[in-house]
Amino acid sequence: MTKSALQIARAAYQPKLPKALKGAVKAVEGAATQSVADQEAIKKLFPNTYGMPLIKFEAGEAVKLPAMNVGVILSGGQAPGGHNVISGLFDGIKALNADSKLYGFILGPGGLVDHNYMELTSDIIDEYRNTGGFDIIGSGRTKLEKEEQFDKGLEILKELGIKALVIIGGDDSNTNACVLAEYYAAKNTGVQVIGCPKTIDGDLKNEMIETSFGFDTACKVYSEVIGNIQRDCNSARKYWHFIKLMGRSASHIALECALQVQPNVCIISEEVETKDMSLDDVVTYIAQVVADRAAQGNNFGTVLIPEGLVEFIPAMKRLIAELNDFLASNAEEFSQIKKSHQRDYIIRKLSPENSAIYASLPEGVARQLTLDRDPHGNVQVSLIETEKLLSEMVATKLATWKAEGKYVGKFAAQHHFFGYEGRCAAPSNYDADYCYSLGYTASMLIANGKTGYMSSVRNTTAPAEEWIAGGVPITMMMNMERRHGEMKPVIQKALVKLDGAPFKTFAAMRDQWAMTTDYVYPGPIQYFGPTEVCDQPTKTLQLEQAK
Ligand code: FBP
Repeated sequence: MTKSALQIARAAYQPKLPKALKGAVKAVEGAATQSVADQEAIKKLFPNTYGMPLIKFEAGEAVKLPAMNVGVILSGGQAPGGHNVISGLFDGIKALNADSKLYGFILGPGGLVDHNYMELTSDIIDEYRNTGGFDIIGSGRTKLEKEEQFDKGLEILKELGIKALVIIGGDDSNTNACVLAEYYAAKNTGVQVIGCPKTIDGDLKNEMIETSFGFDTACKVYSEVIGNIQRDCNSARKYWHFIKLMGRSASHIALECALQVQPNVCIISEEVETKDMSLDDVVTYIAQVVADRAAQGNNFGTVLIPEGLVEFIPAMKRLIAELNDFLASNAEEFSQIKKSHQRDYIIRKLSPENSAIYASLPEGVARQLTLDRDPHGNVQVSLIETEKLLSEMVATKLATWKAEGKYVGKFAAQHHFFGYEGRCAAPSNYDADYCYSLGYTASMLIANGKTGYMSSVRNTTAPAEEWIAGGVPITMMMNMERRHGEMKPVIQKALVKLDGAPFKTFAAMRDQWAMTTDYVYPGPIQYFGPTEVCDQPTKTLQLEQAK
């Protein structure tokens, strides 16, 4: 593999570890736990993995452990730092016994079911330390949920003598990891399952999991590029830039980027839903900022849009829900309809309310709403051009106001979508350290015989020395939710809290940012240099932790 100068320098970076993990480690058990809601139902579904105590690692006596074989899976969307989770896990099991082995399952959970794997030797691991991407073994979105899959997986785990499986994934993948842990425990297979919190979306977090890895780096990459756009925007002063940002459901990425770059507008889906705003309300809000800036002679600006927005607009949500059900039960018939007739077909089939909304959408967006769902049944919001939908509707609104005699200035829009650009970036120091610590912690959970736990590293706004490593029972994060018409145990997704410090900080400033051109240009991630430049966590985390 040919390497850039940065990659060569970066390969030598030694990620920081919490003090407690630097030598021999002992596990200290805390109080028994319970799920965040629906305790009785979750307890019944997870008799072997419910109620387990929190675990905290502290310095302990060195013990000689037998060599162990461990498997690892990368699940779902890429997130910066995945390779460091794997290298931390590798170093952790090797520190316990140099003969331990690590196996990677190829292309996600499907690799376990299909028996597609490779041994990750030290030569391979060294190639990938501190690099972005998931390409060391690849990732995939196969859902691990059926007993046949669990049994098929067990065959290869037994064949390779694997004692524990580490699943690196988001809320859905960790939910499935917990179901798998319970299944293997109930069957007395002796195989442990440990989860690691990954997703750039930042929505896998709670009292014990401060943040999911990758969020820090991805937001810094997007903020750098948005900053560059803002500088261009403020130089030419002729465009409005509509920038859609990844985040399938929660708006954490858009909010964090807004805190970093101070745009003129940032829409937060959770607020739109809480205030029961219609699409027209959102459009009117943006158009008003455009008109107000125009009145000051500023025909330019930036608008940040979370990619999940359409699903948070109550009327759109109802439309999408009906579309999901309709397309699921009429997939065959729909696939036979000519592309040019699909829109009319859908308009005829939907209920009158949803049909009217669907008919009012621009052609492209209407088509995007009927594209294939992901394996979890979600609309693939990354394929919906919300940035174009909003800018087209803003243009129409401004034209109406102009016809009514209102001054609206000139409006010319540019569109951007930032998502894939940030998911495989070289991890920031924060993510490099956090991920390595998460992987190392996972090895300690395995060594202590734990299953059904998620690796947890907390207190990460303090220097790494003071970070707290341990494990959280995954059942503790669960509640019951309706999925595809059935009540299922799932990890509760963390949406943006409107009473939380990050949103409140943004809300207090947004009117000022709308009118002034007080852009911040964060610049690229720095890997080498002063700690205040290189090691700062996200503003979201800093605000959340500043109690
Ligand atoms: P995960 O939740 O699996 O981490 O993925 C998040 C994400 O990056 C979203 O932000 C985005 O909507 C989605 O993945 C895109 O998925 P795909 O990579 O399958 O196009």
